[in-house]
Amino acid sequence: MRQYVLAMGVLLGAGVVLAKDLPENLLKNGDFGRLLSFWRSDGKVVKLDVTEAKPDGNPALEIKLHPKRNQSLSQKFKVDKDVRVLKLRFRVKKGDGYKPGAPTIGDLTLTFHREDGRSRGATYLHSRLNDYKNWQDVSWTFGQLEDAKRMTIEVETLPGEGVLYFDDFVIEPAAK
Ligand SMILES: [Ca+2]
Repeated sequence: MRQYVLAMGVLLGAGVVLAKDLPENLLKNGDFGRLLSFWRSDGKVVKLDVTEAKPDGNPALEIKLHPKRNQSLSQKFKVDKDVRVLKLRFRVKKGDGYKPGAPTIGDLTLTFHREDGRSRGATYLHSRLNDYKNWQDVSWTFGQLEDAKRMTIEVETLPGEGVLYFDDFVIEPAAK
């Protein structure tokens, strides 16, 4: 009985620590403060909103659209086996001269690639942006993890002209 009580105490303690640490971002360097570390991309990190007080500005990813090909941003990450739902969110902004080549399809393709587990594969979503140049939030609650423990999130721009800016990527385990 005494051993049982001790074990309960340890479990409760662990629960408190986990609750305090949530929510957890499964991505690294989501704000591009360390340039392209952990990311693979056709884009580059630029400094936005540079002021005298903040000479480093806000580092963000700039992707220049290609006239014929998709351009990509991706990062690999790991998922605990008990996680069933993920929530992706990030911010995106249109640059001057931005013109998607296929506006009826959308501006971005978001893809969760499952790297292992019994079911390999990918699930994608076309995302359409609003028609203005402010930062806008994009989110996707993703529940088709199956048994995947290694994943890659990929964001692609569709063929077109101009640039898009990206920042503040977060992927968190979410409630069902
Ligand atoms: Ca940033």
